[in-house]
Amino acid sequence: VRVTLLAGGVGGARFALGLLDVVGAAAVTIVGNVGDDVELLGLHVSPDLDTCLYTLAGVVHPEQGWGVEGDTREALGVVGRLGGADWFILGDRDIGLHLVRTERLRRGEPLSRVMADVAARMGVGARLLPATDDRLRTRVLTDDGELGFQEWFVGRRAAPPVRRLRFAGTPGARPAPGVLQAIADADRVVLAPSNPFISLDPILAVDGVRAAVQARRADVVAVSPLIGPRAVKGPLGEMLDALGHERSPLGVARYLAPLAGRFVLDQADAGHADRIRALGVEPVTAAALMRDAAARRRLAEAALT
Ligand code: FO1
Repeated sequence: VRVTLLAGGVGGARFALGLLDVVGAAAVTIVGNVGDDVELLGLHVSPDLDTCLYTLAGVVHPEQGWGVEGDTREALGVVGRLGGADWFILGDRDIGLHLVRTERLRRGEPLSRVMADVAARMGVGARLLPATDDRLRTRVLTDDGELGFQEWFVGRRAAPPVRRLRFAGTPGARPAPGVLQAIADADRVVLAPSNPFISLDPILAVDGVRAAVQARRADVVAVSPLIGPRAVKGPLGEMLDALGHERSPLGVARYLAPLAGRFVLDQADAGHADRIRALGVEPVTAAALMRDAAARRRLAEAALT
């Protein structure tokens, strides 16, 4: 089976690991979020794509879920001592990737080609596509004004409540080569257990992507990023509250119902199954916490049944 996975950061990357285990790397295309990309110290950083890359290459920092395991911060230490911006942690090895990517982008290469090349060199067998090669940036409207995504997420620790999100560059951002076809041709399209507002929506905001996913609704399965009222990682719970949605897997299923015909939720949330079915979405219960390889594999299998 060919599977196309729409994925954000840590949750998406961990789910991808299980998926590769079940169907093999060659069968998987990941369409990754670039809304949280950021230019820092002259470098182009693509956190969500890199999280997928490092995870699948087996070098991700295991506790953080992002960045490189065992990385050092010598360069960033110098940046700080010299009065440069050091609020966003860039490890030394991570910076190596940013240097190569930034130079190639500056020479006019598309991000999709740079990432394909880097992924191949790192031994990643799955196809990792940015949703778009065009500039798309998530902007967070708060009571303190509009912030860039990382400015809000890292700089402000995701504390100011989100009033609205905006994806600068859309409409008009074109899907990267292969994105629409990967959605159209897959046997199954999976919406990863990623934050729907800041990981999935910026992918879906790319021209033609939402319509392409909707056209496959019967074969689209979403995996809940919430267990009970809590996100496994990240600020989704607070965002559901702030944006006026129910803070539960049902709230997420309702939000994704126009796109996904099936919804995988944790066994502990089985009480929501009937109300999910009433949305026209087939509920599938599974153990949703991806604590180890076996758990990731079982969750991927549940999503593909
Ligand atoms: N997350 C943080 O909470 N603090 C950081 O300083 C930080 C740096 C960073 C550098 C490279 C990278 O690929 C990811 C990084 N992240 C950091 C994670 C990232 O901000 C978020 O996890 C995603 O953007 C949200 O999916």
